Amino acid sequence: MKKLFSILLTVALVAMLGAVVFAANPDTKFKAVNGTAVVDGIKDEIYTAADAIPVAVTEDGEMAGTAVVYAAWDDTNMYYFCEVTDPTVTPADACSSNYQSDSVEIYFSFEGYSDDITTINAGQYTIGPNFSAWAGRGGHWDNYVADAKFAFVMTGKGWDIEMSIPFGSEYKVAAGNEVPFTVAFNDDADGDAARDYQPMIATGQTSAWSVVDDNYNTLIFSDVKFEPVVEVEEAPAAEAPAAEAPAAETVAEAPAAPAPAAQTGSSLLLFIAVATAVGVPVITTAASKKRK
Ligand SMILES: [Ca+2]
Ligand SMILES: [Ca+2]
Ligand SMILES: [Ca+2]
Repeated sequence: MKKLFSILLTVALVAMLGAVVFAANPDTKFKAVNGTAVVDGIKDEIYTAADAIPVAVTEDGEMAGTAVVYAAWDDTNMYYFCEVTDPTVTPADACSSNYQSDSVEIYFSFEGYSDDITTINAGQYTIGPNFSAWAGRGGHWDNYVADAKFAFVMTGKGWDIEMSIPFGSEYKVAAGNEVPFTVAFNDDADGDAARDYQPMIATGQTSAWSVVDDNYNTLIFSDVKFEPVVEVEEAPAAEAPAAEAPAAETVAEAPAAPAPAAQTGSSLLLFIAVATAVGVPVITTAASKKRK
């Protein structure tokens, strides 16, 4: 009996494990919304139709801050809006233009996978609050960083940074295109201009600055567009509704009879007893109690 039970348990466990699907990072895809953003550090409405991309996974499980990124695209540019939750920000006068200060890094490849992002049309674009210039690398970065723009705004919970990166002439964007992609947040958690944590979208991505491999996620240039809610002014009703006709008959509610005092019970019984004795018909008030 014990043997049968252990066999059944094993079968059940194998069935459970088989049901667990481990998705490869490229299978986790995020939609960029189709539209044009204003690069000012303020979140455009169009981003609300894009996927929220969480940047909240680290190799060692430790982090102080996290980011959420939204992507958009039009015929000429990619746009990224990064909302960064960051309790301690590298002071402006200590900030340096590299990965050691608070910053985000956007990684993408327009030319598939390679061991070296500098040899293909791929880019690592790094920028943070108070930076005076981009940092990064890759074939795309070499050619187009001069045309990339950014703007940041300090917020109550950290900072927001927005950027536009041109597609460039080699890559033809179209709705539905998918590209390898990921994001990192370099968090200097104590303000000494040295990085403490690096949350990314998924595990295995810490070499994204060097290698475009299948640890990258996927970005879709989707045909989803932001649709503004059009407020329609309510037109006045063509005809005022007829005044409600009074009820054909109004039954005035009779005032409630005063409740008999508790002590009248014995008097009533006494009256009934006396009345019965002298032959007077007695009508009780049971019926009137049911009146509404
Ligand atoms: Ca904006
Ligand atoms: Ca920080
Ligand atoms: Ca630090």
